[in-house]
Amino acid sequence: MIRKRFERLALLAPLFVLFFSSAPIAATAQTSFLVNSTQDSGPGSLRQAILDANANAGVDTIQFAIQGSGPHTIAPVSVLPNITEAVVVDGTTQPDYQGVPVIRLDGTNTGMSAAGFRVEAGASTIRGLAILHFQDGIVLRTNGENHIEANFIGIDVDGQSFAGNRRYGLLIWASADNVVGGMDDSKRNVISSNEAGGIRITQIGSQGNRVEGNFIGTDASAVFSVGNAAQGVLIDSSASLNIIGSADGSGGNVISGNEESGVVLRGGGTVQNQVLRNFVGVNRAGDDELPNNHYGVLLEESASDNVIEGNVIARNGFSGIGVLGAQSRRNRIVMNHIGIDAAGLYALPNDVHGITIDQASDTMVGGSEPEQGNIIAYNQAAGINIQSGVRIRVLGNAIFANNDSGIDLGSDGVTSNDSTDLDDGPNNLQNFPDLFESGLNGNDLIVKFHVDSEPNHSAFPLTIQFFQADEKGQGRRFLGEQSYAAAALADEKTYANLGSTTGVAEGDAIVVTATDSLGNSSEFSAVAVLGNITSVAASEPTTPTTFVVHQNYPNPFNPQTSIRFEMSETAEVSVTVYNILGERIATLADGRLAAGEHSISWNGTNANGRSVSSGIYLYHVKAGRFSEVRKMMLLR
Ligand SMILES: [Ca+2]
Ligand SMILES: [Ca+2]
Ligand SMILES: [Ca+2]
Repeated sequence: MIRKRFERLALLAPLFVLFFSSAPIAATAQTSFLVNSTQDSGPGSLRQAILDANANAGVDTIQFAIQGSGPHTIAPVSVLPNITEAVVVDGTTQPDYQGVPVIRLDGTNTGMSAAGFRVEAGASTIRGLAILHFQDGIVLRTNGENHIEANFIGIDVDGQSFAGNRRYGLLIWASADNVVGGMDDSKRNVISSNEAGGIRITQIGSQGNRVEGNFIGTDASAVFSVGNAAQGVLIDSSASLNIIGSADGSGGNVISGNEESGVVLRGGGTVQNQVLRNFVGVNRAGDDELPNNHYGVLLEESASDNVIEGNVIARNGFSGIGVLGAQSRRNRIVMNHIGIDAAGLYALPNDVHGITIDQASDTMVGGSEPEQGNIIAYNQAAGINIQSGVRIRVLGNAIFANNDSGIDLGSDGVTSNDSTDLDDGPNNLQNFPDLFESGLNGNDLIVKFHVDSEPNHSAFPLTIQFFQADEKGQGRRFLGEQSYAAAALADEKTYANLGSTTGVAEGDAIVVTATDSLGNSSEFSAVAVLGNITSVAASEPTTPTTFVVHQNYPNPFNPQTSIRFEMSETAEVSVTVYNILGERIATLADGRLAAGEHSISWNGTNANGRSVSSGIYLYHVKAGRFSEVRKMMLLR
């Protein structure tokens, strides 16, 4: 669009020269208009420069050369003209500009509803100004691709004094692809002490906006609070696909010292936004406190499919992260430091939980890849409190030294396992694994466990995750995971061999979680202290290193079928048939078998030699510490 306008003007330019040979050069595109007065109107005023730029096609520049020593205050007595033609308003051109704004645009006299700048043209830049005491500091409406950089919005030119706008510092309304701040420090805005919040991005059409490298709620050094009187950043009312922070490693914002939450994502259609690598509740270095008074990051009222990744979220006055509301779905919380400093060394507790989840089903905390885990530590209550909701996955995180539970389903500390896991509640109150004698066999970590869940109460297979425990029995270090099929018998125990690379030693404690295949994660298990179980393992004659159980053949069958299995070493083997209720029907083998392939047949009779009825039966093949259960169908 803009390029086309240039082309058209280029064609017209000779005509101007022909008919108006004395026309000023300023009548062509890309003119620079100079503000050299703090007067409200007339030649050299900001108001006149905006009027001139609006009247002149193309991206003009408004430059400043105000006489006298700074700061230079421009205090309009009525609302300034809306920006209706793309323009660069560049406060850094003022001769005494030295890295921070020296021009104060003060809205004290403009009346209640005036914005400092209301940009409707799009493709404009507002740079290097202090914008104070308006209703909203800057409004970007509809047309996007604006750049807002190097401004103090709501904070005075000294970089510390409260001079808030009465509503938002920056309001982005149905406007896309705006850039607020930038990766370079010279583009940073400080957006503080505004009364309804620092930045609000709102309405359908507010997409693809990037807010990066800014200080929001702090002074110009990001050491002290100059809090916005509500949240630092609000994304709501169907604003989607926006990025708060940086996708490429550095360039996150400091969002700290605000009187409510640091970042709020709210409402239906507020989807697929990303909050990336910000410092929320801490200073710029991520090593000292600068609290927001409520949540660090809050997702509520149907905010869905958003990503909270790689942030330091610590020392906030409520929980670090809240995900609230039955329609707030599928949000992902990964790779954050929650309650701990950026280096992962020092406690900076959030005042309540690390993460609070209430009703928000399908939330993901961590991930199946180890690097997706969060560090959730030192928080004043639980690490993760799941008050209600289901399919809330908690996987692969490092959770330690939280004052209450590491993971709390409900707000009641340890929720005991119930027999067969019939109960409902947050994450269906998924039972955690029971641990039995576990320890090191040589260098291999061997864990013996059982999960008292039945297939009609939990969705199998479960994912069992193993952690080195801290002193409080929380999962400090993720060690590995194993898939777990339903136990054929209520007391059947399973071995996991996590190999020799876990770095744990005898005397260390481990804890375990279970997550069913729908994503319902349990609390942490009770701890097991690792012993030397070489003797335990040795009491089982041998340990096959491979073990394969084949499906019986034929299947269905009447009345005869064969069960075939392979093992690479000699072992104590049992082959047992159960009915669907777990009652033992027949023992087909019980004793030492040589390495190799074996086939054992069953003729459909029980231990008394009586024929059993049609139905599903289970065969359980156990060889050393390996075991497997399969189903077969007798059809008479
Ligand atoms: Ca609980
Ligand atoms: Ca339960
Ligand atoms: Ca249950």
